[in-house]
Amino acid sequence: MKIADARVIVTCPGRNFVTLKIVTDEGVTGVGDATLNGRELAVASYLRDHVVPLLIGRDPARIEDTWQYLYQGAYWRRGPVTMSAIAAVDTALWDIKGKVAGLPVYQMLGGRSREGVTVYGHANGETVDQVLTEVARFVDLGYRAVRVQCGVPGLAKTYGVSGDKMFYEPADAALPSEATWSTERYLAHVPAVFARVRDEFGPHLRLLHDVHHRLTPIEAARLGRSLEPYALTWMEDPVPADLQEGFRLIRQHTTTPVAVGEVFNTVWDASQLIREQLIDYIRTTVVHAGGITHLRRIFDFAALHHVRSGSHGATDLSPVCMAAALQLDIAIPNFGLQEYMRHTDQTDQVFPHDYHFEGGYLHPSEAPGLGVDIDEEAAARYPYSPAYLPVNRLEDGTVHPW
Ligand code: CS2
Ligand code: MG
Repeated sequence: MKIADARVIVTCPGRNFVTLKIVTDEGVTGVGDATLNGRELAVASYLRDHVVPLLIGRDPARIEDTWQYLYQGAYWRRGPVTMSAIAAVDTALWDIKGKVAGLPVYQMLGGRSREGVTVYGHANGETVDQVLTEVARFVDLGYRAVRVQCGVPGLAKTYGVSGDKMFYEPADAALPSEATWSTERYLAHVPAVFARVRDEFGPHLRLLHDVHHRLTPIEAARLGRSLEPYALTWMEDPVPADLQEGFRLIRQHTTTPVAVGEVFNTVWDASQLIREQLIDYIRTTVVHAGGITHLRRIFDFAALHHVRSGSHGATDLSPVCMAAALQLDIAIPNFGLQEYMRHTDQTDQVFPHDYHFEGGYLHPSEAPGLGVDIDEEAAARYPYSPAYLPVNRLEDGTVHPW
């Protein structure tokens, strides 16, 4: 069997997605997600112009060799664009391997380690009362874990608080919109939000919060300590993760668990965080961290250091990524949680899949491969539409992590 063709499909059913479809000379196809929010066309070009020509004629069964060929062979290693492109190829090849073997991919990763994949939903609101209403909605839907994001008094808008309560899409403008941030106002407000949520829903509902890279380590230490009475499952992205040793300061002051990694794209981005147990959950994903092959490597390294998985699963990761993530989530020994932001009906029509939500779990497909595809005719109905993530500034105008 040889790779005969590889198509890069850019579509925008409400938001932009980039998908790679590999076709073999025996007609077996595989798909991979290559979506990088706000930089989609960079990955599409990397694939079309620099990867696809290298794939034609290769043996699709040689997944590891192809990964190393694309990673080492590029000379220029790592980075979100390169690793999202490699991820798409890797994911598509695992899809093909599963179809040829007649097995869902998880059966080739060691089989089931659990009955279902525990997911968390996103409750958000401008006010605490709106947050409580949304938490109740996700509990009624059967979610066993809920992320809580609340507006901050005095700030016009903040990360994670959306108009549409089911489909949160942060890329909100054709050129970056701007938001204003105040750490002081935020730190003064968040503990009271979780006090109300705990008071309303009791001690057992798993609660999470995404700080979204906005604090310094000592500010994050202060937040973590203030949230200890509410026993969060995790405080996410407390600081920008460029300086891995900076997390030591957070660890010295608080027992609130830390989750980091959705912006990482190789194990080397997190190796010190994992090795020194500075985090509790690693949030790397199939689409941004080199595909199933590399993500499995990251999770195995994490397992040696008491770190569990907590993969990113926002709406800007396509159903192709979610389908692949679930094949790993159901199989690895150190699974923690899977983020699950539902996609719109339009998106689900473009990406037919048969993973499904039931009883607070997502259940992966049992079909050979990944159990997802792209309907290219439907995809063609939704042309690319430029959209960027916002830029954040402090009240004095200083650029600040969004
Ligand atoms: C967030 C994302 O889901 C999360 O945890 O951090 O919404 C993130 O902002 C987007 O995926 C960025 O494209
Ligand atoms: Mg996040």
